[in-house]
Amino acid sequence: MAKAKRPQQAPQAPVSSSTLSETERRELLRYMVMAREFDAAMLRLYRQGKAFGGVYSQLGNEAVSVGTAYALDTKADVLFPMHRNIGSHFVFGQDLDTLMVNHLARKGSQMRGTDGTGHYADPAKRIYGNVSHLGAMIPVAAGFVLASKMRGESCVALTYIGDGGAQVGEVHEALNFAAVQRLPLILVIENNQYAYSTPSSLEFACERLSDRALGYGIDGVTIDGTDVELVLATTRKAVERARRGEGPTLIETVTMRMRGHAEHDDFAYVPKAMLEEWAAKDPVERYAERLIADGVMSTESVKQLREETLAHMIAAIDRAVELPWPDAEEAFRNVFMDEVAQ
Ligand SMILES: Cc1ncc(C[n+]2csc(CCOP(=O)(O)OP(=O)(O)O)c2C)c(N)n1
Ligand SMILES: [Mg+2]
Repeated sequence: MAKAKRPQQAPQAPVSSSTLSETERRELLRYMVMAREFDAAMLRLYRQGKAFGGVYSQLGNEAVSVGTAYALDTKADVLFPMHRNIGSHFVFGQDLDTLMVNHLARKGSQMRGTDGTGHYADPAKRIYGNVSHLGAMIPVAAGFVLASKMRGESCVALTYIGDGGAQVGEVHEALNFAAVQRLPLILVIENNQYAYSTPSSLEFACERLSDRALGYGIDGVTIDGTDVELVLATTRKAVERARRGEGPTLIETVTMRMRGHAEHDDFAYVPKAMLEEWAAKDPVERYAERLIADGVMSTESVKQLREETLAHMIAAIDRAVELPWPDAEEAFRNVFMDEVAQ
Protein backbone atom coordinates (compact mmCIF):
# COMPACT_ATOMS: atom_id res chain seq x y z
CA MET A 1 0.00 0.00 0.00
CA ALA A 2 1.22 3.50 -0.75
CA LYS A 3 2.42 5.29 2.35
CA ALA A 4 0.18 8.05 3.67
CA LYS A 5 1.03 11.45 2.28
CA ARG A 6 1.77 14.33 4.56
CA PRO A 7 -1.00 16.95 4.74
CA GLN A 8 -0.58 19.30 1.82
CA GLN A 9 1.11 22.63 2.09
CA ALA A 10 0.93 25.27 -0.54
CA PRO A 11 4.23 26.28 -2.09
CA GLN A 12 5.45 29.54 -0.67
CA ALA A 13 4.11 32.59 -2.47
CA PRO A 14 6.79 34.81 -3.96
CA VAL A 15 7.20 37.95 -1.89
CA SER A 16 6.69 40.81 -4.29
CA SER A 17 5.15 44.22 -4.25
CA SER A 18 1.72 44.45 -5.83
CA THR A 19 1.31 45.31 -9.49
CA LEU A 20 -2.36 46.15 -8.96
CA SER A 21 -3.87 49.58 -8.61
CA GLU A 22 -5.15 50.69 -5.21
CA THR A 23 -8.69 50.62 -6.58
CA GLU A 24 -8.29 47.01 -7.70
CA ARG A 25 -6.83 46.00 -4.34
CA ARG A 26 -9.66 47.63 -2.41
CA GLU A 27 -12.15 45.94 -4.72
CA LEU A 28 -10.59 42.52 -4.14
CA LEU A 29 -10.94 42.99 -0.40
CA ARG A 30 -14.51 44.22 -0.77
CA TYR A 31 -15.53 41.11 -2.73
CA MET A 32 -13.81 38.84 -0.20
CA VAL A 33 -15.56 40.57 2.70
CA MET A 34 -18.89 40.18 0.87
CA ALA A 35 -18.23 36.45 0.45
CA ARG A 36 -17.23 36.13 4.09
CA GLU A 37 -20.30 37.97 5.38
CA PHE A 38 -22.67 36.12 3.04
CA ASP A 39 -21.26 32.89 4.39
CA ALA A 40 -21.60 34.01 8.01
CA ALA A 41 -25.19 35.05 7.29
CA MET A 42 -26.03 31.63 5.81
CA LEU A 43 -24.59 29.86 8.85
CA ARG A 44 -26.76 31.99 11.16
CA LEU A 45 -29.84 31.42 9.00
CA TYR A 46 -29.25 27.65 9.03
CA ARG A 47 -29.18 27.66 12.83
CA GLN A 48 -32.33 29.75 12.92
CA GLY A 49 -34.12 27.22 10.72
CA LYS A 50 -34.49 29.76 7.90
CA ALA A 51 -32.07 28.14 5.43
CA PHE A 52 -32.73 24.57 4.40
CA GLY A 53 -30.82 21.70 2.89
CA GLY A 54 -27.09 21.93 2.42
CA VAL A 55 -25.35 25.10 3.55
CA TYR A 56 -21.80 24.78 2.23
CA SER A 57 -19.43 27.19 3.89
CA GLN A 58 -16.73 28.72 1.74
CA LEU A 59 -14.80 30.03 4.76
CA GLY A 60 -11.13 30.08 3.76
CA ASN A 61 -11.88 29.93 0.02
CA GLU A 62 -12.57 33.64 -0.54
CA ALA A 63 -9.25 34.38 -2.23
CA VAL A 64 -9.75 31.52 -4.71
CA SER A 65 -13.25 32.57 -5.80
CA VAL A 66 -12.54 36.27 -5.97
CA GLY A 67 -9.01 36.09 -7.36
CA THR A 68 -9.92 33.71 -10.19
CA ALA A 69 -13.16 35.40 -11.26
CA TYR A 70 -11.54 38.85 -11.11
CA ALA A 71 -9.13 37.79 -13.90
CA LEU A 72 -11.98 37.37 -16.39
CA ASP A 73 -13.90 39.78 -18.57
CA THR A 74 -17.31 39.41 -16.96
CA LYS A 75 -19.04 40.77 -20.07
CA ALA A 76 -17.47 38.32 -22.53
CA ASP A 77 -16.27 35.32 -20.52
CA VAL A 78 -18.34 32.77 -18.65
CA LEU A 79 -18.45 31.42 -15.11
CA PHE A 80 -19.35 27.89 -14.04
CA PRO A 81 -19.11 28.16 -10.24
CA MET A 82 -18.94 25.27 -7.76
CA HIS A 83 -20.56 25.07 -4.32
CA ARG A 84 -17.94 27.11 -2.44
CA ASN A 85 -17.63 30.02 -4.88
CA ILE A 86 -20.02 32.67 -3.63
CA GLY A 87 -17.30 35.29 -4.14
CA SER A 88 -17.18 34.48 -7.88
CA HIS A 89 -20.90 35.25 -8.21
CA PHE A 90 -20.35 38.70 -6.70
CA VAL A 91 -17.42 39.41 -9.03
CA PHE A 92 -19.62 38.46 -11.99
CA GLY A 93 -22.13 41.05 -10.90
CA GLN A 94 -24.77 38.87 -9.32
CA ASP A 95 -26.73 40.99 -6.90
CA LEU A 96 -27.05 40.26 -3.23
CA ASP A 97 -30.85 40.10 -3.15
CA THR A 98 -30.96 37.56 -5.98
CA LEU A 99 -28.41 35.36 -4.21
CA MET A 100 -30.16 35.64 -0.87
CA VAL A 101 -33.57 34.72 -2.33
CA ASN A 102 -31.97 31.79 -4.18
CA HIS A 103 -30.23 30.48 -1.09
CA LEU A 104 -33.29 30.89 1.10
CA ALA A 105 -35.40 29.10 -1.55
CA ARG A 106 -38.19 31.69 -1.54
CA LYS A 107 -40.74 32.37 -4.22
CA GLY A 108 -39.14 34.28 -7.07
CA SER A 109 -35.78 32.58 -6.73
CA GLN A 110 -34.00 31.58 -9.94
CA MET A 111 -34.59 27.91 -9.06
CA ARG A 112 -38.26 28.68 -8.36
CA GLY A 113 -37.64 27.95 -4.69
CA THR A 114 -36.88 24.28 -5.25
CA ASP A 115 -33.24 24.39 -4.28
CA GLY A 116 -31.11 26.43 -1.92
CA THR A 117 -27.54 25.72 -2.92
CA GLY A 118 -27.06 27.74 -6.06
CA HIS A 119 -27.83 25.33 -8.89
CA TYR A 120 -29.00 28.26 -10.99
CA ALA A 121 -28.22 29.64 -14.39
CA ASP A 122 -28.33 33.35 -15.14
CA PRO A 123 -27.41 33.75 -18.83
CA ALA A 124 -27.62 37.56 -18.62
CA LYS A 125 -24.87 37.52 -15.97
CA ARG A 126 -22.95 34.76 -17.78
CA ILE A 127 -23.20 32.45 -14.76
CA TYR A 128 -24.11 28.79 -15.23
CA GLY A 129 -23.96 26.48 -12.32
CA ASN A 130 -23.33 24.62 -10.38
CA VAL A 131 -24.60 21.67 -12.35
CA SER A 132 -23.26 19.11 -9.88
CA HIS A 133 -20.73 19.07 -7.07
CA LEU A 134 -18.91 16.17 -8.62
CA GLY A 135 -17.65 16.86 -12.12
CA ALA A 136 -20.68 16.87 -14.41
CA MET A 137 -20.24 20.62 -14.93
CA ILE A 138 -16.76 20.43 -16.46
CA PRO A 139 -17.90 18.88 -19.77
CA VAL A 140 -20.66 21.50 -19.96
CA ALA A 141 -18.12 24.30 -19.51
CA ALA A 142 -15.90 22.72 -22.18
CA GLY A 143 -18.90 22.42 -24.51
CA PHE A 144 -19.81 26.07 -23.92
CA VAL A 145 -16.41 27.31 -25.07
CA LEU A 146 -16.31 24.83 -27.94
CA ALA A 147 -19.53 26.40 -29.20
CA SER A 148 -18.30 29.96 -28.66
CA LYS A 149 -15.01 29.14 -30.39
CA MET A 150 -16.91 27.73 -33.38
CA ARG A 151 -18.91 30.98 -33.50
CA GLY A 152 -15.65 32.92 -33.54
CA GLU A 153 -16.27 34.59 -30.17
CA SER A 154 -13.59 35.35 -27.63
CA CYS A 155 -14.90 33.67 -24.49
CA VAL A 156 -12.93 32.02 -21.70
CA ALA A 157 -14.72 29.61 -19.34
CA LEU A 158 -13.72 29.51 -15.69
CA THR A 159 -14.81 26.50 -13.70
CA TYR A 160 -13.93 24.69 -10.49
CA ILE A 161 -13.77 21.21 -9.02
CA GLY A 162 -12.91 19.97 -5.52
CA ASP A 163 -10.02 17.68 -4.65
CA GLY A 164 -12.55 14.85 -4.34
CA GLY A 165 -14.53 15.75 -7.44
CA ALA A 166 -11.29 15.89 -9.43
CA GLN A 167 -11.09 12.10 -9.15
CA VAL A 168 -14.21 11.36 -11.18
CA GLY A 169 -14.12 10.32 -14.83
CA GLU A 170 -16.01 13.26 -16.30
CA VAL A 171 -13.29 15.68 -15.21
CA HIS A 172 -10.65 13.68 -17.06
CA GLU A 173 -12.79 13.37 -20.20
CA ALA A 174 -13.59 17.08 -20.27
CA LEU A 175 -10.02 18.18 -19.68
CA ASN A 176 -8.61 15.80 -22.26
CA PHE A 177 -11.16 16.95 -24.83
CA ALA A 178 -10.51 20.62 -24.03
CA ALA A 179 -6.74 20.03 -24.34
CA VAL A 180 -7.05 18.32 -27.72
CA GLN A 181 -9.37 21.05 -29.01
CA ARG A 182 -7.26 23.81 -27.45
CA LEU A 183 -10.35 25.22 -25.78
CA PRO A 184 -10.16 28.39 -23.67
CA LEU A 185 -11.00 26.61 -20.41
CA ILE A 186 -9.56 27.27 -16.98
CA LEU A 187 -10.10 24.52 -14.45
CA VAL A 188 -9.38 25.38 -10.84
CA ILE A 189 -8.98 22.37 -8.57
CA GLU A 190 -9.89 23.63 -5.13
CA ASN A 191 -7.79 21.39 -2.95
CA ASN A 192 -9.18 22.06 0.51
CA GLN A 193 -7.73 18.80 1.87
CA TYR A 194 -11.05 16.99 2.38
CA ALA A 195 -13.92 15.60 0.33
CA TYR A 196 -16.67 15.25 2.90
CA SER A 197 -14.85 13.13 5.57
CA THR A 198 -12.23 11.70 3.20
CA PRO A 199 -8.76 13.25 3.55
CA SER A 200 -6.85 13.90 0.35
CA SER A 201 -4.37 11.10 1.23
CA LEU A 202 -7.21 8.66 0.49
CA GLU A 203 -8.31 10.46 -2.70
CA PHE A 204 -5.15 10.50 -4.80
CA ALA A 205 -1.56 9.29 -4.58
CA CYS A 206 0.29 12.03 -6.48
CA GLU A 207 1.92 14.93 -4.67
CA ARG A 208 0.34 17.74 -6.69
CA LEU A 209 -2.85 17.53 -8.68
CA SER A 210 -1.50 20.10 -11.12
CA ASP A 211 1.15 17.54 -12.17
CA ARG A 212 -1.63 15.87 -14.11
CA ALA A 213 -1.54 18.76 -16.57
CA LEU A 214 1.56 17.21 -18.14
CA GLY A 215 -0.49 14.15 -19.04
CA TYR A 216 -3.03 16.32 -20.83
CA GLY A 217 -0.41 18.39 -22.61
CA ILE A 218 -1.53 21.61 -20.93
CA ASP A 219 -0.11 24.07 -18.40
CA GLY A 220 -0.62 23.35 -14.73
CA VAL A 221 0.39 25.03 -11.49
CA THR A 222 -0.18 24.61 -7.75
CA ILE A 223 -0.51 27.79 -5.71
CA ASP A 224 -1.36 29.07 -2.26
CA GLY A 225 -5.12 29.59 -2.41
CA THR A 226 -5.10 32.01 0.49
CA ASP A 227 -3.21 34.75 -1.39
CA VAL A 228 -5.70 36.64 -3.52
CA GLU A 229 -3.13 38.56 -5.55
CA LEU A 230 -1.22 35.38 -6.38
CA VAL A 231 -4.47 33.68 -7.41
CA LEU A 232 -5.37 36.66 -9.61
CA ALA A 233 -1.92 36.87 -11.25
CA THR A 234 -1.91 33.12 -11.96
CA THR A 235 -5.40 33.18 -13.44
CA ARG A 236 -4.58 36.22 -15.57
CA LYS A 237 -1.73 34.27 -17.15
CA ALA A 238 -4.13 31.40 -17.85
CA VAL A 239 -6.63 33.82 -19.41
CA GLU A 240 -3.91 35.26 -21.67
CA ARG A 241 -2.90 31.77 -22.79
CA ALA A 242 -6.53 30.88 -23.47
CA ARG A 243 -7.05 34.06 -25.54
CA ARG A 244 -3.93 33.30 -27.57
CA GLY A 245 -5.48 29.94 -28.50
CA GLU A 246 -3.08 27.95 -26.34
CA GLY A 247 -5.82 25.96 -24.66
CA PRO A 248 -6.74 25.06 -21.09
CA THR A 249 -4.86 25.61 -17.84
CA LEU A 250 -5.14 23.56 -14.68
CA ILE A 251 -4.69 25.58 -11.49
CA GLU A 252 -4.60 23.77 -8.17
CA THR A 253 -5.31 26.09 -5.25
CA VAL A 254 -4.34 24.76 -1.83
CA THR A 255 -6.53 25.88 1.06
CA MET A 256 -8.28 24.27 4.01
CA ARG A 257 -11.97 23.56 4.37
CA MET A 258 -12.49 25.40 7.64
CA ARG A 259 -15.92 23.90 8.42
CA GLY A 260 -17.77 20.66 7.79
CA HIS A 261 -18.81 19.46 4.37
CA ALA A 262 -22.08 21.28 5.02
CA GLU A 263 -23.48 22.68 8.24
CA HIS A 264 -25.01 19.37 9.37
CA ASP A 265 -21.46 17.94 9.60
CA ASP A 266 -19.51 18.67 12.83
CA PHE A 267 -16.17 17.77 11.10
CA ALA A 268 -14.88 16.07 14.27
CA TYR A 269 -12.69 13.94 11.96
CA VAL A 270 -10.51 16.94 11.03
CA PRO A 271 -7.42 17.34 13.29
CA LYS A 272 -7.74 20.54 15.32
CA ALA A 273 -4.07 21.40 14.74
CA MET A 274 -4.72 21.56 10.99
CA LEU A 275 -7.57 24.01 11.45
CA GLU A 276 -5.49 26.16 13.79
CA GLU A 277 -2.61 26.25 11.34
CA TRP A 278 -4.83 27.38 8.48
CA ALA A 279 -6.79 29.82 10.65
CA ALA A 280 -3.53 31.73 11.03
CA LYS A 281 -3.47 32.07 7.20
CA ASP A 282 -7.00 33.44 6.94
CA PRO A 283 -7.17 34.97 3.43
CA VAL A 284 -9.45 37.87 4.33
CA GLU A 285 -7.66 38.89 7.53
CA ARG A 286 -4.25 38.64 5.88
CA TYR A 287 -5.24 40.71 2.89
CA ALA A 288 -6.83 43.38 5.07
CA GLU A 289 -3.61 43.54 7.12
CA ARG A 290 -1.55 43.75 3.92
CA LEU A 291 -3.61 46.64 2.55
CA ILE A 292 -3.29 48.47 5.87
CA ALA A 293 0.48 47.83 5.95
CA ASP A 294 0.79 49.12 2.37
CA GLY A 295 -1.20 52.25 3.22
CA VAL A 296 -3.98 51.36 0.77
CA MET A 297 -6.60 51.27 3.52
CA SER A 298 -6.76 52.41 7.12
CA THR A 299 -7.82 50.23 10.06
CA GLU A 300 -10.88 52.45 10.28
CA SER A 301 -11.83 52.06 6.60
CA VAL A 302 -11.51 48.25 6.84
CA LYS A 303 -13.77 48.29 9.90
CA GLN A 304 -16.23 50.49 8.04
CA LEU A 305 -16.20 48.14 5.01
CA ARG A 306 -17.05 45.20 7.26
CA GLU A 307 -19.83 47.07 9.04
CA GLU A 308 -21.37 48.31 5.80
CA THR A 309 -21.22 44.84 4.25
CA LEU A 310 -22.86 43.30 7.31
CA ALA A 311 -25.60 45.95 7.20
CA HIS A 312 -26.25 45.09 3.51
CA MET A 313 -26.50 41.38 4.40
CA ILE A 314 -28.97 42.03 7.20
CA ALA A 315 -31.12 44.23 4.94
CA ALA A 316 -31.09 41.57 2.19
CA ILE A 317 -32.07 38.86 4.70
CA ASP A 318 -34.92 41.03 6.01
CA ARG A 319 -36.24 41.46 2.46
CA ALA A 320 -35.85 37.76 1.55
CA VAL A 321 -37.52 36.28 4.63
CA GLU A 322 -40.57 38.46 3.98
CA LEU A 323 -41.12 36.67 0.66
CA PRO A 324 -43.63 33.81 0.46
CA TRP A 325 -42.69 30.19 -0.07
CA PRO A 326 -42.94 28.81 -3.60
CA ASP A 327 -46.22 27.29 -4.76
CA ALA A 328 -46.38 23.56 -4.01
CA GLU A 329 -46.79 22.71 -7.73
CA GLU A 330 -43.24 23.97 -8.33
CA ALA A 331 -41.94 20.80 -6.70
CA PHE A 332 -43.35 18.83 -9.65
CA ARG A 333 -42.40 21.13 -12.50
CA ASN A 334 -39.51 19.80 -14.59
CA VAL A 335 -39.90 16.33 -13.04
CA PHE A 336 -39.70 14.00 -15.98
CA MET A 337 -41.85 11.10 -14.78
CA ASP A 338 -45.49 12.09 -15.25
CA GLU A 339 -46.71 9.60 -12.68
CA VAL A 340 -44.67 11.35 -9.96
CA ALA A 341 -46.87 14.37 -10.41
CA GLN A 342 -50.10 12.36 -10.08
C1 LIG B 1 -22.67 11.06 -7.16
C2 LIG B 1 -22.59 11.87 -5.90
N1 LIG B 1 -22.10 11.29 -4.76
C3 LIG B 1 -22.03 12.03 -3.63
C4 LIG B 1 -22.45 13.33 -3.61
C5 LIG B 1 -22.37 14.13 -2.34
N2 LIG B 1 -21.24 15.05 -2.37
C6 LIG B 1 -21.38 16.31 -2.82
S1 LIG B 1 -19.96 17.17 -2.75
C7 LIG B 1 -19.12 15.83 -2.10
C8 LIG B 1 -17.66 15.93 -1.74
C9 LIG B 1 -16.94 16.89 -2.60
O1 LIG B 1 -15.62 17.02 -2.14
P1 LIG B 1 -14.64 17.92 -2.93
O2 LIG B 1 -14.74 17.61 -4.38
O3 LIG B 1 -13.31 17.79 -2.31
O4 LIG B 1 -15.23 19.38 -2.75
P2 LIG B 1 -15.40 20.21 -1.38
O5 LIG B 1 -16.79 19.91 -0.89
O6 LIG B 1 -14.35 19.77 -0.44
O7 LIG B 1 -15.26 21.63 -1.77
C10 LIG B 1 -19.97 14.75 -1.96
C11 LIG B 1 -19.54 13.43 -1.41
C12 LIG B 1 -22.93 13.89 -4.81
N3 LIG B 1 -23.32 15.16 -4.89
N4 LIG B 1 -23.01 13.15 -5.94
MG1 LIG C 1 -12.45 19.15 -0.97
